[in-house]
Amino acid sequence: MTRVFSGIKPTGHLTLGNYLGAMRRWAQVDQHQSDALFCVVDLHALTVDHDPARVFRLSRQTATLLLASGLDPELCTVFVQSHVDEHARLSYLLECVATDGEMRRMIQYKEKAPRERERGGSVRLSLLTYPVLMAADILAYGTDEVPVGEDQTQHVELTRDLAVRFNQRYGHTFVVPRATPPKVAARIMNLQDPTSKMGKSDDSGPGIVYLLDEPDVVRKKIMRAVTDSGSDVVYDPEGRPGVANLLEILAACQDVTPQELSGAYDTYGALKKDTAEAVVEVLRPLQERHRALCADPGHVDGVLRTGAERARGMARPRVDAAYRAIGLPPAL
Ligand code: AQP
Repeated sequence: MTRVFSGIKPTGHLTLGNYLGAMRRWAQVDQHQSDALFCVVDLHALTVDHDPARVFRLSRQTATLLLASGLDPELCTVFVQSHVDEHARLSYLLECVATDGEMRRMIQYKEKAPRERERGGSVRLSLLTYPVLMAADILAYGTDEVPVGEDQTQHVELTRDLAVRFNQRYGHTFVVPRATPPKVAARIMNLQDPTSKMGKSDDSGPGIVYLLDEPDVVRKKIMRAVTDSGSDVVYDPEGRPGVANLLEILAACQDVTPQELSGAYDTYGALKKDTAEAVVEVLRPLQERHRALCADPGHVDGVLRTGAERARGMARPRVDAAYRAIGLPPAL
């Protein structure tokens, strides 16, 4: 059975981009068709300036939202990264295989490092090495497929390179995984700045639909979305990024392609109204399940405990094998 692994960082409140670009497919497709693991990658949240209490709270909220999105612990493994030591153990070995040049070429690093310099004056070394930890997350489980949004595909390419290099140097140890970005909604853009991604750690609140936004807040944000100077409602991501983004969101909610919706609307207002209602309807069941899960915190604890035990059992043999292969004797 195909092994699937994907993760989500507790760096902010989860967004519609996280849901349409990743989580929805995890729940609707991946957990049914594969042996899937989904992880709250909390170690990755420490790569930028952070408030420890907030990361703690957001890890919990992220895990709860994963379950609310429809992940079923009977069908897949849901756990928190820092509960499974194998991620950090393997990450160090992979740092011994990766090069600093490779790290500095990563687009996310190039985007985030200047922002960190502006905010706090320095950039944490872990921000540079974060893709190696991500590679460890994936390789520890013998992952075949990594369902991620477009923003993460470069990191999966790096993971492939590291797996191949390790296998060539030290003997076959890792499965070489591949990214499987979604066909629709691979990159949902900020409603106020449709040339940048809707990211959960951005400061631009009005441009981001959060999964726990009240319906009226969702409507307001979408009705105020920036559109473009023309008036035809056509799908043209280069020339009309604002309208293209709305078409992308509506198409994802209705399980069609944005091209199919191109030309179906006469005005931006009508497109916005339908998009807003479609998003409200997509979020409604998720928000209801979230409320029920918050009322039963013991259930979430139990899922995470069992998930971590299962994940440890899967990761340990491969990570131990990597330690032996690279020349480290087992503990006596
Ligand atoms: N805007 C987006 N459109 C489509 N997919 C998206 N994803 C994130 N934003 C969008 C996908 O969600 C999954 C989990 O993402 P992540 O939390 O691991 O990190 P990220 O990609 O860096 O997401 P954010 O929200 O932008 O976080 P910050 O702001 O902290 O960097 C991934 O599969 C991602 O592709």
